[in-house]
Amino acid sequence: MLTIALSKGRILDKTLPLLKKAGISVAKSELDSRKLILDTDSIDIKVIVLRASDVPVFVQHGAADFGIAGKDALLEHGADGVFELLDLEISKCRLMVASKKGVDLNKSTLKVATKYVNSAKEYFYQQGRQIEVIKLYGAVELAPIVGLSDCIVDLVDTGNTLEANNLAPVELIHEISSRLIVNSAAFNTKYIEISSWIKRIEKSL
Ligand code: PRT
Ligand code: MG
Repeated sequence: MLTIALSKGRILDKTLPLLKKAGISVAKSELDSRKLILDTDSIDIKVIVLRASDVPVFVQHGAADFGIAGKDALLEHGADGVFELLDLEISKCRLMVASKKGVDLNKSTLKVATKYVNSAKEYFYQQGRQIEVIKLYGAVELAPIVGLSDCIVDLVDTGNTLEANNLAPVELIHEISSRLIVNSAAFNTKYIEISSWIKRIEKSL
């Protein structure tokens, strides 16, 4: 028996067709149900659908054998005990610093609003820049507009959200895409099963 942890939301929309191509289908009735552990058409595979940031946690602790999560979630979590085996090249975007246009970000202590607290700290500290982090859970783009922060660290795709709020991307922290991760212990004990599914997923990319 294998358990796969999937990120709900936009990554799920891209992941389900990929898994289907690889031979793992989740029926619409399962997805629409309120069940937390979903059956697939493979008797030996179950799927759990989680918040994107919880996928690395479930895989790290072996509650799921493998999973699909955004690189942003992996960077933020640290991904100990987890092997990143495949870049699925879906749900691509960039983790960036953004601010109001023309703002000088070279002040002594920069106020940074973000939900990516660890990634922001690592990025600025590596450059010897001091920051005060303001942790937010959403509407991050609002922070510089209302004077809550000097800048934000957030995901940018088309740039439309920044543009609509008079903000501009200023520094690239990391290119983001979804990755297939596996629990390191499970990868050893269930190597044949897991690697054969991973090969099928890789072929369907
Ligand atoms: O669970 P919760 O609702 O808190 O999270 P969420 O809404 O961020 O989840 P969801 O379903 O959006 O999926 C998040 C995952 O999708 C991330 O972990 C990324 O790996 C991936 N992803 C890819 C993105 C984007 N692209 C993206 N553009 N996640 C979020 N965005 C947001 C971004 O935060 C910003 O608000 O889209 C806005 C920017 O988009 P543009 O096109 O206007 O630049
Ligand atoms: Mg959401």
